[in-house]
Amino acid sequence: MSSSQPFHLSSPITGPSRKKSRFTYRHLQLLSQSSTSCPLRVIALIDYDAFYAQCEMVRLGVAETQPLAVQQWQGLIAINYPARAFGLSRHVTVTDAKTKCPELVVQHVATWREGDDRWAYRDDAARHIQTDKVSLDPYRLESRKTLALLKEILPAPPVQKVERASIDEVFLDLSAQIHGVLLQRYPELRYAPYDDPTERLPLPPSTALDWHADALVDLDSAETEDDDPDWDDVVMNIGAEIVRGVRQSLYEKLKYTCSAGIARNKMMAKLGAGYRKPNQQTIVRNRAVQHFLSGFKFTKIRNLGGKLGDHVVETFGTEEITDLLATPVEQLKAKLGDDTGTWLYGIIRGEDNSEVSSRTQIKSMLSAKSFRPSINTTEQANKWLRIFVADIYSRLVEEGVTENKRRPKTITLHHRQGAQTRSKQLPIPQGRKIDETILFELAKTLLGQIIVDGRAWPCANLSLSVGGFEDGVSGNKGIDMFLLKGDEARAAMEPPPRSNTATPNPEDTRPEKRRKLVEATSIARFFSRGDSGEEPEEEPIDDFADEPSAQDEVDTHEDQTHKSPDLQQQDIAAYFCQSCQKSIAETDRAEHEDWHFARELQAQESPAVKSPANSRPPGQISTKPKRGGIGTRGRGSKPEKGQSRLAFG
Ligand code: DCP
Ligand code: CA
Repeated sequence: MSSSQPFHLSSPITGPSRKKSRFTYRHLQLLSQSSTSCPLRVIALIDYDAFYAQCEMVRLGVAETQPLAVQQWQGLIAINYPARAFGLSRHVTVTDAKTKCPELVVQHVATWREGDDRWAYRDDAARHIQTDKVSLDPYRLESRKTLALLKEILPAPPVQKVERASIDEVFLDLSAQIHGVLLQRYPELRYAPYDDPTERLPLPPSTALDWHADALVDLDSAETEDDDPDWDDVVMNIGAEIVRGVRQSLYEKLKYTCSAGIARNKMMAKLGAGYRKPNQQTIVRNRAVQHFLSGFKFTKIRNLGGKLGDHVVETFGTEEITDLLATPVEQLKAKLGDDTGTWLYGIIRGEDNSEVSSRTQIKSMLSAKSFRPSINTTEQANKWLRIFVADIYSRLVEEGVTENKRRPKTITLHHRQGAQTRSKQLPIPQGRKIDETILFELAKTLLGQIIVDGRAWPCANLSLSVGGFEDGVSGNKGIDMFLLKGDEARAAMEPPPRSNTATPNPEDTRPEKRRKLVEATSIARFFSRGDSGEEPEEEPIDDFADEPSAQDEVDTHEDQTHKSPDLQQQDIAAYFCQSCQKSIAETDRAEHEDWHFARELQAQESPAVKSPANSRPPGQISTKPKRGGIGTRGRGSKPEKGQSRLAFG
């Protein structure tokens, strides 16, 4: 489709007339590269509606209007929208829910039971909290199915950039795809006059944009819907069109509905997705960012929900973004440090340069159980270890461990007694195939180490995790190659070093990993390595479904216990990273510190480096801000004249 309308050279409606766009040919080029510094970038967050409940509706084939809730022991963990119409929420007990909504279908989550070799849906599960362990596998598998479909629908990489952010959330960087659509519809944009990329673009046609039924966040006070659109409005409009199509396919092919936020970065897309639910999409245009943000407390923003957010509240005595906007950057820096101050200054103005990382591979798996009452013997603990191992092994099989595609390097046992948590870790021996027997032996050894240390009983929680996944070797290299240790295998796979490769300096006492980093010609190369998790590249992707579920963990601290990996990580040995102002799992420490080290190197090489908080370091997983209500209700979402209803081209 090509634009039938000529580019106009001045705005006939409002003055002062603008002859050119605010954007340049260079910005278009950055758009094609999905550059995080592109002012035209478009990011979407897809968030499935009442996800576990929808999974059960699809599995059971119930009607869309049927109220349904997912039960876990005596609580409800997901409630579909027809049931929400009866006032049901996660806080309601199963009995109350059935009273309020007699036709409610209540489905208990699947469980593992001792002696069974796989999880199952059981009618009596709710009565077996002491002997069963929740399995979230059904939801994890559905999550994968939806992700696979998304990847199929969208153009192939590198245009496609998809990041699984949690079991039911996916970020899409639509920039490169939109660039393609733009050039197709507006061939006039293809060539910069005089080959000058700094030349500003002509303005888009002055016709209004058709937002269909999408929710539009109100514009900032200085803007009006009568103002002519610029290209940032146009790209958002194309983004909305793409997301509408994606959501349609997800529904047609898999019967899942989702809500979506479309905006200039991840943070705004995430906030946008919660604006209207279910089954709706919200666009936060650049001209609406400040107005939209002013309705939120900053503690609802990604990375500000935890300790850092608390610290800022304490320091400045407010939770309101509007209050903080009045604080000069120098003051933020003085109180919070240069990096954090600068980052916060940007984030409350809607700036977030974090990348949509295409990496969707799992980096760790965890299986856990809280005991009520506590357990007191090795025999009892071993029974649970067996279940954890069966659970983890079945997922390892899915992950391709038996075909040598991937392999975890470490196994960790976390133990909790009262408020005290201890962890023990062992490497998984490289020389043999991973099976349930070896994992169980390792788990028992770890438990033995905890018992030897003393005070193992009573035990309130045990969790077993495997991590440090490495890519295996496929093709004709065979198992022998795979069984080489990670570095050796990699060395064997890599082409011989080029002659200019630096020889390690014998004086250099830094750990080998760090030396390797410094020797890399560019830190960019380091970040783009496609091999194992040996060096940090991007944040780790945990198998989110492995997070302990609300009731499986400690008391039902609602949205916190289940969804907040931060809390989960406090349960395992943690250290506090001063740079990030975050608690990081001790097990992720080495990787996390390497990440900072790499960032420092990058900063030395490129003065334009962003603050560390702008892209999340390994070991630090975003919390999910609570959605809805956060000061956004009641704001006019109705589009007004001008931009409201119209189509380009
Ligand atoms: N979940 C859970 N315990 C919680 C919160 C969530 O087990 N305390 C699970 C069930 C949810 C899934 O995670 O279905 C996704 O969480 P969301 O917060 O996205 O909630 P829903 O998808 O259920 O609802 P919404 O439509 O509000 O996104
Ligand atoms: Ca959801």
